[in-house]
Amino acid sequence: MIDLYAAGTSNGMRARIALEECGLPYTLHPVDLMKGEHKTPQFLAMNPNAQIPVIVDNDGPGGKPVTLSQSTAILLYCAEKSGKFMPKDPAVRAAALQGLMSASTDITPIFGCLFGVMRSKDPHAPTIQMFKDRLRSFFQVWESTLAKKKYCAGDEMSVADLSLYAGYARVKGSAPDLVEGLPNLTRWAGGMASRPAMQRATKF
Ligand SMILES: N[C@@H](CCC(=O)N[C@@H](CS)C(=O)NCC(=O)O)C(=O)O
Repeated sequence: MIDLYAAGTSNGMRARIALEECGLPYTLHPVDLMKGEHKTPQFLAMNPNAQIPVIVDNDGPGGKPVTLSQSTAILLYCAEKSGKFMPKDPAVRAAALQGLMSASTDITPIFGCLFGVMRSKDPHAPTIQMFKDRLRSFFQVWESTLAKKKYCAGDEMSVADLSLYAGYARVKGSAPDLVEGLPNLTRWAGGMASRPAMQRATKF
């Protein structure tokens, strides 16, 4: 059994999506960031960076417990453990890794910055617009990719789709204009949203 410590942010969702879609049994321990539950000594012992998500796999490699932070590391760990969502074809696999990094290291961090500025005491409008424009341009590139491919890396669903959906769902919930008017992205997102595992994973 795996213990997941998370909140309903895109990083938290990415880890829960990984567990749900890979079919790995887990227990969710919700972490209230507003109450500072990620700064307790118990939490810091799992992740000294004081960030969700964290998983503790009591049946890790060699049967030993493993504690892991970083949502994309958790996603790759789950994919490897379950043998799912990592394409076998080397070219498709490379495209999946490229897509994974775009979703995890371009979209999610910029959304985090945008959200941080929007919620600050003195929101700086040009900075907000700069982050919005950047995010929109990433989604426009995904729109043209998804015009040619069923999923992020080709005909099969991969870690890239799982990561991108975590970012997409958060942006759609908080700044929907950034993902509107992109029909292929919308078609892809509809397919992802209809998956029972995805529905369970995104409800916090
Ligand atoms: N690169 C990390 C980022 C994790 C992260 O930023 N977590 C945020 C929530 S999305 C957090 O725990 N923030 C705590 C805080 O802001 O104090 C990952 O992918 O897991």
